[in-house]
Amino acid sequence: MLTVYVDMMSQPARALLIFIRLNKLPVKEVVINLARGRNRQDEYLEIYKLGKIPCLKEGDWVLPESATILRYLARTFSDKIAAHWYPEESKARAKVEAAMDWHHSNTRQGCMLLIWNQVIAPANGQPYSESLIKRATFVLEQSLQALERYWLADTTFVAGDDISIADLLICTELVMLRMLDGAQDEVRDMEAWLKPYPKVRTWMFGVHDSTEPYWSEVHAIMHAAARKLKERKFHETSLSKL
Ligand SMILES: N[C@@H](CCC(=O)N[C@@H](CS)C(=O)NCC(=O)O)C(=O)O
Repeated sequence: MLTVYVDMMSQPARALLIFIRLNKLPVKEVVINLARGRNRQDEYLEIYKLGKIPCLKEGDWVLPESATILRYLARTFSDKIAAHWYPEESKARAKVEAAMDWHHSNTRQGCMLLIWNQVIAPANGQPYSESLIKRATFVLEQSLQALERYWLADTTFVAGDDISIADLLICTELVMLRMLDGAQDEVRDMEAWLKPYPKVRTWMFGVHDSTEPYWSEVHAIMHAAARKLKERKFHETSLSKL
């Protein structure tokens, strides 16, 4: 039996969950609550010493890293999934892998650093860094430009005209920009970030529409967290005016 350890607040975990649920893969889901620090407790550290989410377990064998897990599941269950998720043909497959590799030092770096330093850390009274916000802003701008001008220049999805596991990984990361609504200062929100990139916007809707109702299902907790932060911000702002 395969088990994935996930939390819905984790972007890479959400990509995995959408893939598993949409394709009805026989994989058990176990939630490790990041907000409660469960990933740093012995029970989980015994499974994966680095304490990161997600990971996959099959018997005694443990596999970390969302991109590798997605590829492993796509290979293992190739008879259960449509070929477009991870094409067999060598060049088409290489394109999916290239997009996944690109993502780690681009969309992942930009979004993760920005959301952590501009939203999550300040909201939780944890240290954050203005220089990392600057760096993340630069990386995210470059990433969105690369998506618009290269990855989505001539195709509907990042590795071709059909959706693949690369789209899940990149799009679940970008949608984390929704959390910017809850930033304490007036910052560029998701609308403003994506406005200059019509192809990226259209693609995000395409990924959403191709993966419903699972997209909404796995993003519900993140939307609730964003709403909560936004309400708290509004409340704090109105009180400070009294
Ligand atoms: N490159 C890894 C990233 C894993 C990762 O950074 N996970 C975050 C959640 S999105 C995590 O577990 N953070 C908790 C921690 O570091 O304590 C992947 O794609 O699986």
